[in-house]
Amino acid sequence: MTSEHTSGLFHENHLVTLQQHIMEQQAYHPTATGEFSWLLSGITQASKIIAAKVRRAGLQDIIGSLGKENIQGEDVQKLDVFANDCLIQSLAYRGNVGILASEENDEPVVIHDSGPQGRYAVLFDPLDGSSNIDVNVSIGTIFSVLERPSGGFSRNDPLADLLQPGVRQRAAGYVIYGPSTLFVYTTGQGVHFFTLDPGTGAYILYRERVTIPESGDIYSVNESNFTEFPRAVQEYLRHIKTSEEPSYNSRYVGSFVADFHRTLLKGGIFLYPQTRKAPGGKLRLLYECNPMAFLVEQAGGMATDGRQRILEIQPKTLHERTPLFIGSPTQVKEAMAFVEKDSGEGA
Ligand code: AHM
Ligand code: MG
Repeated sequence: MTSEHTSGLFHENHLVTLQQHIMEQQAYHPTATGEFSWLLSGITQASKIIAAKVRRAGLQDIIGSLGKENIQGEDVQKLDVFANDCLIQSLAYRGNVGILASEENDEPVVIHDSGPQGRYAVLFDPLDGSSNIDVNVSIGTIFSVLERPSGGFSRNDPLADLLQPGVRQRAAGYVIYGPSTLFVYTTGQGVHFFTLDPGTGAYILYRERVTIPESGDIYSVNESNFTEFPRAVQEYLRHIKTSEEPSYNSRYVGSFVADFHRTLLKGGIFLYPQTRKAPGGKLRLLYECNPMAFLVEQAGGMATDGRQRILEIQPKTLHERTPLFIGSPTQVKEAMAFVEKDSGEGA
């Protein structure tokens, strides 16, 4: 760890666990009571169980293919369902989470509808990158934490408490289950990376206050949709391919967590625009785009739907989708310049 990647206050030459780090972050919030770190530790707890399960996924396939039961005699569960249950179980007993919302559940899960026990809402995509689960490619968990505007007092309308613009997020982050398990989070005081030490089961600080490069030469998009993109996006992509300075490279994993993580580290742009099939875009606003938009802005980058800052979009429904352009300021501004002069015509 170099001083470039640490605050220099506490962490030079020290091993810092995620738990310690979250406690230190609370120093920036003088009114914090510690309950917020208790909530986040619910997410880390779930992520460790999911990481262990993901590691055994290939083995489980072999066992699963022999019948419907695994070696312990339990039903073999799909990994995304497992991850969802795991997060719900880990967060439901924290005592300060009122509502949970997941990509896997049509409706919000209400834990405590009133009182201080219901103060926070957590929204998540339990296992993002579903098309990569079976092929041993990195997948992840994405989360967003909101404080309920009702202060935990029941309005008998849990959905209304979830439909807040991303600027109101109290914390956001993701976990990548890749060659190593990485936990990335922000509470509005920069973006911090932790690596899971499989030996001790602790998340150890790896990089602190990460910033995205101002400009990068990687673009990331599912180009098989090219003919379905709006004309302005097609023009932008033609411009990218013929650009000499920088001369761009293409990378696309198909797991948003992995594509975003690379973009954060190396710079450039990730885009998932609207298509004829998905006129509202594909990625979900509340638990995919908002958390990544919060992180990218904390790292000095940008996230827009082509016209508007993602974090300022007022959500109307729990599972709504949005077009997304996210990454280094130089590339996102350039993409917006193309999209803004769009006549509105499709391809
Ligand atoms: P999922 O939540 O069902 O996994 O869908 C979201 C995923 C993202 O991880 C990824 O960026 C995108 O879908 C890939 O979509 P496509 O296969 O259309 O390129
Ligand atoms: Mg997803």
